[in-house]
Amino acid sequence: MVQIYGHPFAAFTWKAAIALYERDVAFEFLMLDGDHPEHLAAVARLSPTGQFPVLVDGDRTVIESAAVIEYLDLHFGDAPPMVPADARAAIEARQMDSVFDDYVMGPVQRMVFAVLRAEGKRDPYIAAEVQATLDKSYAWLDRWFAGRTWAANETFGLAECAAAPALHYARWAFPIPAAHAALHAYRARVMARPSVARVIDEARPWRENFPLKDRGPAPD
Ligand SMILES: N[C@@H](CCC(=O)N[C@@H](CS)C(=O)NCC(=O)O)C(=O)O
Repeated sequence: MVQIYGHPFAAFTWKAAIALYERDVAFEFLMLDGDHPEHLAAVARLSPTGQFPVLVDGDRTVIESAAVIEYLDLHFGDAPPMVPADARAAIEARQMDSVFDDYVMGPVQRMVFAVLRAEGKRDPYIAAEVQATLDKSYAWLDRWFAGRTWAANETFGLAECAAAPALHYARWAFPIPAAHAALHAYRARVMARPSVARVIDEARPWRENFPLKDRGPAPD
């Protein structure tokens, strides 16, 4: 059975988990926490900087959430692939995956790392810089979603695997302006998807651990 190293509260673990649930793939979840030092040691060895998720399938290891999802498309489950088989359509799916990873989740991660630093060693400019980046990302996404149901190819896929955690955590810490109605409607559609609702529920016990939890209202 395929194995996934991850943590239920971790954004990039969500990406892989959503694809696993969408494709109805049975898997062994290897928890990354202090109770499982052997899992932490494995991930430190398998990924360049200890980042996760990491997929292990026999003697094959796959790192990077998008690559994990494409591996699942190829080898597990019967559902339509998260990345379309058509190479032209796949471009839009990968494009929107990167938009959510790099311009929504990335800035939030930057802010998380900043607040985890010892007081007195924190960069005083980060919050404003992250807010400015997200202001631009939110505005761009609101325009992108005018007239669209899903982020790429009008099909739920890789981009939603990225959008779900990115919009969940970004909106919590940096609320999306009410005027961005198309983005709000898209976010609601994504969060209502059963695979996404499931990862949100599985992450609930760790909500108190979100270092930015007091910046905005907690999501439903
Ligand atoms: N580009 C990577 C990013 C993975 C990533 O940032 N994972 C987080 C967990 S959500 C992590 O490993 N954080 C621990 C760290 O950065 O040391 C991917 O898509 O898998």
